[in-house]
Parts: sequence; C-alpha cells; structure tokens
Amino acid sequence: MADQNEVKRLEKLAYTMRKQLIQLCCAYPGPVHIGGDLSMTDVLIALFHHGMKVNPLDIQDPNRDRFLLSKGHGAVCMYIAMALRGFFDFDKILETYGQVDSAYGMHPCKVQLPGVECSSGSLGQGLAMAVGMAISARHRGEGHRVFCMMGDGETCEGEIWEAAQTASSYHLGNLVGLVDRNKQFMTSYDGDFINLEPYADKWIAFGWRVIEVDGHDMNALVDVIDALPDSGDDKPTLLLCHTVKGKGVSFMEKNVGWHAGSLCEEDSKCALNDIESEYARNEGVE
Ligand SMILES: Cc1ncc(C[n+]2csc(CCOP(=O)(O)OP(=O)(O)O)c2C)c(N)n1
Repeated sequence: MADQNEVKRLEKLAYTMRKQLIQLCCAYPGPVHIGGDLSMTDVLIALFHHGMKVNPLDIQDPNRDRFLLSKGHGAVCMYIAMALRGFFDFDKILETYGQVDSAYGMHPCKVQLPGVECSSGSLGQGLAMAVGMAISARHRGEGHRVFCMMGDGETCEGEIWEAAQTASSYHLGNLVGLVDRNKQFMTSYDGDFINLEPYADKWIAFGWRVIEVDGHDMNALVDVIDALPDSGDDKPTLLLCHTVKGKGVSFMEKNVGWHAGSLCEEDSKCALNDIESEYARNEGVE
C-alpha cells in the first residue's frame, strides 16, 4: 500500500497544478486545451513527481527515464508538471505561453525546450518514437524506461497500432504506454461515431500487458506505478488510465464544449472555487 504522506504530497501538487492551469487559461487570450489537461493532471504528477527517474539538474543523464507526450496538444500540462518538479519556471510559462518565439508553444518542441524529450502535436506519432527509444535503450544496455502518454481519441490513428505491434514483437518491457481514457475526443464522445471498445482487449490482442487504473486516484496511481514490471521484462505495459475530461471543474467535466477554450475572470473564479472545494473535501478540512 502506498505511503500516505507521499500520496498527500502528490495530491497537493495536483491541486496546485490544476489552479495554475486555470490561471494560465484565464491569462492567455487564445484557446487552451484545458479539458484534456485536467484529465491527465494526476497521472503526470504521479509520473514526474513519483514514478519517473528524472533530474532537472541533469537532463542529459543517459539513465533518466524518458517521457513522450504523444497527445501534444496537452503541452501546457506537461510544462506545469515539469515546472513544479524544477525543470521550468511557472511565471515564465504564464508570461510567454503561446507567443511567437516562446519556447512554451501550444505544442512541445524539444529543440526549443531542453528537458522535453520529443516534439509532438500531430497526433499518432509519439508511440512510434517511444518504440525507437526503447529499442535503442536495449541496444545500449540501458535500464531506464520510456513512458508515452496518448489520448484515447489519438489512438484512432493507425500509426499507434503499427507501433504497438512492433513494441510487443521486440519484447519491449522497458516501454510503458499510458492512455488518458477520458472517452471524449475533440468534438464528440467515444461511441458517437467511432467506438473504441473493447479497448483493453485491443491492446491485449496486440501483445501488451494492460493495467487499468482510476487516473484520479493518487493511491491507485502510486500503487500501479510502484508495481510496474522491471524494465528487463519481455512485454510492453499499457496503463489504461480512466479519467474525466475537465476533471475538477464542474462546468467543464464531460462537456465536449471544453476540449479547448479560454476563461473569463468570472468563470475562472468559479473554476478555482470548484478545485479548492474538491481538494478541501478530499483532505477532510471542510
Ligand atoms: C494528426 C492530427 N489530426 C488532428 C489533430 C487535431 N486534434 C487535436 S486534439 C484532437 C482530439 C484528440 O482527442 P484525444 O486524443 O482523446 O485527446 P484528449 O481528449 O485527451 O484531449 C484532435 C483531433 C491533430 N492534432 N493531429
């Protein structure tokens, strides 16, 4: 069972991160992909602040775990998770996000932002890059893991399944895929047009070990991350993270209107209020 002090520490980070996402969504004049940012917040905190071996002071360490954000439209979520870990400065993100020449683009660019492991934004490509990195690690005898976060809608892309098949064929136990299974795409719900179910079975059929987890339950996230098979294992693992798009903000949750958007002052106050109340409720300080 997860150490409860550690879980509380991570929950507090996720709470801070949600508030910073809302702050940025209000400050930035254009649309922010806030729905899918809020759905993967807890998972990214669990990875960057607990599960992954990363060090902001040594970003070239060959033994570091690699994180690839295949759902590149969620870049700001990754920037903030990394800022809280000491890679970047949140005030700088807030000041420059999305501006011409800013390193903090709407989609991540590894050339402009050292510490980011891959450039993304065109959906479907991250898992193939992660497979290449995992194969390379094996060739070099490096024991780190490669983590790749995908959107569930993103996995409609055929390249994901080519990569999935390659990963199991090459026995890449050092590869951990994650799917933000919020059951929403850009303008529709899963099942409206495309039906992804039986979703876990598809990954299993492609030779992966699938572990399902509530992507908002920090206890569960810590437990499954701590119990991941060794990187020398012979099967890639998929963490199927069941999440809610817009998690924590009542008017955004499960609302297809909030794939991306901007917040006025008044709505941002309501959003912050929701986030603060939920945190207080969970921490039992109401
Ligand atoms: C190849 C490609 N096609 C279309 C888009 C536009 N697009 C950006 S986000 C998105 C929806 C993605 O849905 P999902 O992966 O479920 O993301 P989430 O709901 O977690 O934000 C689409 C179609 C894109 N970025 N790349």
